[in-house]
Amino acid sequence: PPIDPMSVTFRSATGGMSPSGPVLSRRMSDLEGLFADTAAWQEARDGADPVVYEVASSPVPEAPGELPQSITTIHPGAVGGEFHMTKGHQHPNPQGEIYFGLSGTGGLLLFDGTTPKWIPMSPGVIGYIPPGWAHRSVNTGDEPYRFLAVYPGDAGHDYGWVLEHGMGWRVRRGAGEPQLVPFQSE
Ligand code: M6P
Ligand code: ZN
Repeated sequence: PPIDPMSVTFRSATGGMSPSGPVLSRRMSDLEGLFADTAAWQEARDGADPVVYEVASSPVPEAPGELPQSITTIHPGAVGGEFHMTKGHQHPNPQGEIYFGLSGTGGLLLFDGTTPKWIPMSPGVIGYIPPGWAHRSVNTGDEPYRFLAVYPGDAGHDYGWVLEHGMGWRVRRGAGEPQLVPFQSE
């Protein structure tokens, strides 16, 4: 059923939304096969199995014509030097998406199967994901990185594409700026 016009309040202290739809929590154990250093990933999983990121969604449904919103909070950290990140996905129904930086420092890694792109993200930055580009978010700082996402309700989430093709680059902790390392060199 269509929903009524509404406002949603962003809870800046927690990254929550009010009113809220589903809140999703991804732990280290949910991120199998993503980090290059498998031994370091297993150690983190078998230890505290920390929450790596959380996704709070507005009550807007994932339905054709709707524009659902979500706020993702990626907690700071790294696995074998590779920064905490989202699983990343491709839209099976190729449509664009908008990200807006809310707090902390991170980046938006995009991959079309040929060429990776990196968009540094911080509060106030709008990152645009064109149709056909897989996307992953990375926390490159030492505080939570948080962003708003707005996407077409029938875009969908294909996680298998990223497991099969990678994201072109891995994002590693460097002396200063984050290092973008070609995926194949791992
Ligand atoms: C953003 C949006 C969501 C996505 C979330 C986590 O909030 O792009 O659609 O689910 O990030 O990313 P992922 O689904 O790749 O784990
Ligand atoms: Zn998306």
